[in-house]
Amino acid sequence: MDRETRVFAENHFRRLRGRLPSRVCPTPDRVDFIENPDSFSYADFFKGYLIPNLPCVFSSAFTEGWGSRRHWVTPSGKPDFDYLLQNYGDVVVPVANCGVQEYNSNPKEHMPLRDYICYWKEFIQGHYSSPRGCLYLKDWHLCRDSSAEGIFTLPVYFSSDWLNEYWDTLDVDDYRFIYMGPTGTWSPFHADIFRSFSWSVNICGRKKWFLFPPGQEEALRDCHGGLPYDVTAPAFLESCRHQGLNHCSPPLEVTQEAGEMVFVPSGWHHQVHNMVGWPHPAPCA
Ligand SMILES: O=C(O)CCC(=O)C(=O)O
Ligand SMILES: [Fe+2]
Repeated sequence: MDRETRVFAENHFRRLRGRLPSRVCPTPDRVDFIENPDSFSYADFFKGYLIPNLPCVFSSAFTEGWGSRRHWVTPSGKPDFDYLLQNYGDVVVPVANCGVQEYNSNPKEHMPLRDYICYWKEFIQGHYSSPRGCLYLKDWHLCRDSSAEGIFTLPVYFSSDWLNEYWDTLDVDDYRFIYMGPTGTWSPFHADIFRSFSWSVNICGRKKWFLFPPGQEEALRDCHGGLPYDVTAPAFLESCRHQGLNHCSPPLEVTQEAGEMVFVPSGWHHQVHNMVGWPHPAPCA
């Protein structure tokens, strides 16, 4: 951290005097799109987004040099199954069934990446439906389990990362995950581990994010205090209307394109859907 940013941070926390913002954070009107890496410094990110705890989207120029963007993707912008099979086919990966709700998550199984890609191809051939359900490869710790050499470059904005620094010192685990799946796969409503902030890059395809500022999730709880599983489900939206939950402002919606990087600030609940990223039919069975 440069001196100017450090002074800014010290003054900011001195003014807070150890208090945390207690009120529900208002939803901003929009999410900023950061176009140019050459004119966006660490200090710009720190002052404009990290400290105010606001999301932003970085353009694909920020991940231009990533090896995964070159090697994992075909010229037509689809996942390069052959490359992935050759390099990681035998690696055992966690796979969630997005079509089955288990509490506020999905049941998971493990399988070699080879089998998952086989399923994925069948799913496409089956017009985006399969008797095996809607399977999403989630939380694959590629960096922990294999070499991540040449796959990505840590953006300077996220170089201070005490969650991973802790694990990296012990050399046992990490919080770096890979997600892959066809159109229709999705991640249920949640906030990230320990209410940490996170960032996420699309190697290819398109994602839709629904983002709620910290505290807004309180208005979404059911009569048992439970948080919703799917904030887009018609039944949930209907129950909101019924119970007069309209005082909860709608989420910020962000569409993340290939190469773009989303910053999810601390404590923001979110739900994420993999969309049609190239021409093909949509729904997941
Ligand atoms: O891409 C997804 O399905 C989920 C990503 C997510 O929740 C995150 O990066 O925090
Ligand atoms: Fe998340």
